[in-house]
Amino acid sequence: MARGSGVTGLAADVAEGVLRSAETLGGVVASPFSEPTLRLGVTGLARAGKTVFITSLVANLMQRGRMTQLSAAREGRIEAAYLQPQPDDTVPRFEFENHLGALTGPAPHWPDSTRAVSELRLSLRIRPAGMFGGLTGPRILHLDIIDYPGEWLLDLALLDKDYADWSADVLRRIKSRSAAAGFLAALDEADPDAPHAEPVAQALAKAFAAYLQAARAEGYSDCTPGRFLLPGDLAGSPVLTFAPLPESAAPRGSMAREMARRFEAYKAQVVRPFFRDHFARIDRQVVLVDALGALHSGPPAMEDLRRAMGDILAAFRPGTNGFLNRLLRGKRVEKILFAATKADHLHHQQHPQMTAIIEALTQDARDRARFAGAQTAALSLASLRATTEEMRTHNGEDLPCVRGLLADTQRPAALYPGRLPEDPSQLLTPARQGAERWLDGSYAAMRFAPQPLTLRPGEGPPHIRLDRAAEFLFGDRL
Ligand SMILES: Nc1nc2c(ncn2[C@@H]2O[C@H](COP(=O)(O)OP(=O)(O)OP(=O)(O)O)[C@@H](O)[C@H]2O)c(=O)[nH]1
Ligand SMILES: [Mg+2]
Repeated sequence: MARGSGVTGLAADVAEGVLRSAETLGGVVASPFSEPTLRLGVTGLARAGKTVFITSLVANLMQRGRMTQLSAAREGRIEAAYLQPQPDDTVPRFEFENHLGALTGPAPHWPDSTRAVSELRLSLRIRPAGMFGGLTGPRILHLDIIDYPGEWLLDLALLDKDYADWSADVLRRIKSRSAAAGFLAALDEADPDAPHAEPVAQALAKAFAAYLQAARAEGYSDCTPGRFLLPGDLAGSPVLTFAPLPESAAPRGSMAREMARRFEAYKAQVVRPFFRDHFARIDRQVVLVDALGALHSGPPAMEDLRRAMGDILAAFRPGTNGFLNRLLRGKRVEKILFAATKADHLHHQQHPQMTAIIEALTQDARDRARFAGAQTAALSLASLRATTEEMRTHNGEDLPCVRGLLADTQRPAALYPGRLPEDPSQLLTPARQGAERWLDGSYAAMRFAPQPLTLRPGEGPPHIRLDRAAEFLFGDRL
């Protein structure tokens, strides 16, 4: 269609754009119209393995020698993968080069903890599959990867509450927790109806944040508002300077009135924008889970993890939340992958049991997501394999072990974490029933350092099933 045919203005430009892109399809650059993007969300609770996952995934998409389970890579259809400026100018860029340098440099170490949302665009040039693949020429897919803390998803529940409800709720739940003793003592001293004084508000908010940190360390998951744990650049701002207060008349100018206002500001200026600007735009999602860590910590941590997963995943069934419903207007995350990370702490013989645990942990949530139209899957992976496998004999029994360098001392060590049951309910049921420790002893843990690598040309860092994760998450778009 040409301009002469009577089409004018924008429509003509669009038509011409399509025409031009059709003409240049054989070349390298195509117009924006033919360059679809896919937004991949990567989340999980603190230390679940998000940063290592993204770093290794991107490195392995750039050097695809270890990505044989990603069909487009196996078939040689990914012609190139390269980083490009991301579309969102105000979101911090995921520090890929620094993290990769930490993991694969001469003295390999794990990357630092990251506290906020970040983004990275990886562009893939792909030769289409099928008979006509050779005729149409390559196309581009922009993979926009968004790293965000799972804790932020827990804040969704706050949107349905006002300050008085929220306060009553929190105070009821924490009154018997030892971690809350300091905050509750500070609260006793305070008068909610007294005129607002910033130092008092700050002291209370600080005590409340300290309670949340302590509760978190003790394994509680209901630690919202999420930004109190990971304040990032909001640290010290009024929007994070509030705490729950006992019911009061909250007269004009009082502390209670001001805190109620700040609670609303937190919802409007922190929670809603996150869901609007990041969450609502995600097409595919991976939720990373350190199930082995919870197993090691014992049944209360396991039960807590199960509950936290349920709360996190509530965000993926928007039917339950009016705000999210309006925001998404029927748009859904199309695929959700639940991945147990750090599987290199286990010999591969035990990976099926690990996967069964993650399946059981996320069962409710997966059933609901499926109902809402999202495709789900679960697997165990290691983003960066830090161990090798070995069989050891102990008291005449063969123990499937892994061996690596200890992160703290750099000394070699072998680990047998314990035998995971075939049936995950042997773990989850006692955890649900409030058991304090596992019936069959305990599960060992060690922190291994990344191994020094000598990569052959075309090979990314060693991993376990990262390629399968990629195939599930976006293989259909390549
Ligand atoms: N052995 C092994 N350890 C891993 C792997 N991935 C992560 N880890 C360990 O888990 C820790 C946390 O990994 P990160 O990727 O930083 O986790 P995160 O979710 O980004 O953590 P925050 O940024 O603090 O929320 C690392 O420091 C490693 O000790 C893996 O594939 N193998
Ligand atoms: Mg991180």
